[in-house]
Amino acid sequence: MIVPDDSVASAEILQTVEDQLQSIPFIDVHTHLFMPSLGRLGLWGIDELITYHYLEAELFRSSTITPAEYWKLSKREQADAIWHALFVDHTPVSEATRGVVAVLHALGLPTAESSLKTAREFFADQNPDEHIDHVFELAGISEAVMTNDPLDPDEAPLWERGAGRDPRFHAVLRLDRILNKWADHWRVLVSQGYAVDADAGAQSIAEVRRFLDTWCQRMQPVYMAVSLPDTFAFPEESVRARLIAGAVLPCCREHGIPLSVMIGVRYQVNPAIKLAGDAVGKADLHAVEHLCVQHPENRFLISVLSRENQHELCVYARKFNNLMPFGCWWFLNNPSIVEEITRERLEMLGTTFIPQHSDARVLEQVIYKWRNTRRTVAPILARMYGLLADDGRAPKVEDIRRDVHRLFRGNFESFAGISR
Ligand code: RAT
Ligand code: ZN
Repeated sequence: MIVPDDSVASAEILQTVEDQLQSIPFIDVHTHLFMPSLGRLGLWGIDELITYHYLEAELFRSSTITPAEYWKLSKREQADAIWHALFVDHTPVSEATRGVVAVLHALGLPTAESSLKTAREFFADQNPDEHIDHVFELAGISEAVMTNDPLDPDEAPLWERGAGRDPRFHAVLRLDRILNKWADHWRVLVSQGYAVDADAGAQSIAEVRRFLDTWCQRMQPVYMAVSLPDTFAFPEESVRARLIAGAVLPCCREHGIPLSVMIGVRYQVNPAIKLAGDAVGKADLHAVEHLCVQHPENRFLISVLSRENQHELCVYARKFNNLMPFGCWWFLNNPSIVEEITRERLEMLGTTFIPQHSDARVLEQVIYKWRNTRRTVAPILARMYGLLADDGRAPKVEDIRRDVHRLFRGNFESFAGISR
């Protein structure tokens, strides 16, 4: 086959893809990280890394410690227990444990010591603000999108006092407490001067909209977001569905922002292990169809937690251009599953999706999560360009650059309406 001069030769495709993945800074579209002005909400450092709930779940499989015993320990003692069980007594081959190894290695720290002493000393020496820059650089990201809960008693007052903005972080108005736990939270809205009640009738809906408007003005979120159970249905006769249709969606339209819908959690199947106690269930994606078809003026960022729902999500994305699939969320964020989902999405959607987000809860996790994404995605993209070349169109460097930019930045910027 004749390759035009500016096309990439087959043998060079993988390297070109890897170079582009390295040189384009990504936007991390969903994390649980916080900008510095939100103070202690932002988790970082070795003890937080080791006590990540993904690792807590693994601790109870590899140690005889009970949850009740574990929760009584200090954070430092918890980290020591996990380090010993998962990194000293066992080989850290799971995705979450290997991630810690990758972070330590990237920061120049030992990965196989019997204690966390050296790592603790290193983190104690860091200047938090400069450390964020260093970590983002190692992760190859320019911005991280936060998860900001206006009903979190620790977070809300900081925003009300005018938390200083940081160009490295975007805000997201998270709605879980309002939409999933109305019964526990409507009184908080009352205490803030909103005329709502337990039944969430027409007046309450209008008042929630006013509440969301106020918080949109305060936070300037790039989207609103909610995580939902596998049983999520829409429309339906429920407080949640009324609030979505009557308050959330109109407010998103008015502010020109998407709603991010993360579906498929089976909350607290094992409450004894707290944050690690959620599981997954296959959802009925008719709810997605109804959201997209009944609300064509709204845009939906959608992630589904069950592997079994992934193909259907791609089909719906082919039907509705107000649907943007994003990420391989939580239990899906393992190389074997990321590979399957990403290939499926490329085959069905071209480059019109957002392949991944980190979901980092602890700052340094972005280092390993994005390293893993680049490593998994590079051969997938290279194979796709190889097939294209075989079929008669060898890619140019500029094509590859444009595609990587779209997938890991541009699609989010244009869908969220933050293109510069
Ligand atoms: O991945 C996680 O850490 C989960 O616990 C959830 O936070 C999930 O990502 C969510 O945003 O609800
Ligand atoms: Zn999350």
